[in-house]
Amino acid sequence: MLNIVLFGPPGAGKGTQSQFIIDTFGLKHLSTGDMLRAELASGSELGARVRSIMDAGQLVSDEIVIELIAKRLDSNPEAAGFIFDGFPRTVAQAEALDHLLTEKHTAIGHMISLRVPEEELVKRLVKRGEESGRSDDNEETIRRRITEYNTKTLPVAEYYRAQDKLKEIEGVGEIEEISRRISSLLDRAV
Ligand code: B4P
Repeated sequence: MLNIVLFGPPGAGKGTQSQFIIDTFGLKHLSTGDMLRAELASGSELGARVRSIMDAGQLVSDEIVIELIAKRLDSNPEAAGFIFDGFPRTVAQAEALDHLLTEKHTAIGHMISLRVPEEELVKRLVKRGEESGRSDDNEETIRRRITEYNTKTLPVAEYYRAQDKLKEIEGVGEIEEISRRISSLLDRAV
C-alpha cells in the first residue's frame, strides 16, 4: 500500500496536486476540507457545528476530523493506498493516523510538503474566493488560516521528519511543473 500525506499551508496547491497523484498512482483521495464542506452543504448537524469555526479560519476539533478519516478508512478496504490532503493538521491528528494505519497493518510512506511564500498564498486564495465565492477565501480569514498553520500545523512536518518521511518540494511555478517534481520524487521513492 502507498500512503502519502500531502502537506503545506492553505493555498499551497494540496487539492490541485492531489488530483494529479490520484490520476497517476491510483490512490484514494481523502481531503478533510472536502469532507467538512460536504457536511456544510448537506445541512447536517455536524455541518452546522463546524461552519462558524471554518468561517473564522480556525481548525475544527481533532476529534471530529479523526472520526471522519476513520470512517473513510473503514469504508475503503480495497484501496491501493490513500492520499491524505489537509490531514493531519495537528500532531494529535498525526498520532491518531499512525494508530489507525497500524491497526490496518500499513503506514504512511511519505509526506510531501509544498513550500510557498505567504504573499503568493494570499494572492492565490483571494483569486479563488473571487471566482468560487468560498466563504473562508477572503484576505482576513486567509491570514488567520496561515497563522493557525504556523502555530498548530507546522510541527506536524517535524513529526514526519523524525520518521525520515518528509520530502520538501518547491510549490511555486506552473502546476504541471510542480506535478513533475512530485512525480520524479515518488518514482524514486516507490
Ligand atoms: P482545506 O480545504 O484543506 O483548504 P486549504 O488549506 O485552503 O487548501 P486547498 O487544498 O483548498 O487549496 P489548494 O492549496 O489546492 O481546509 C479548509 C478548512 O477546513 C480549514 O481552514 C479548517 O477550518 C478545516 N479543516 C480541514 N481539514 C482540517 C483538519 N485536518 N483539522 C482541522 N480543521 C480542518 O489551492 C489553492 C488555490 O491555489 C487554488 O485556487 C488553485 O487553483 C491555486 N493553485 C494551486 N497551485 C497553483 C500554482 N502552482 N500556481 C498558481 N496557483 C495555484
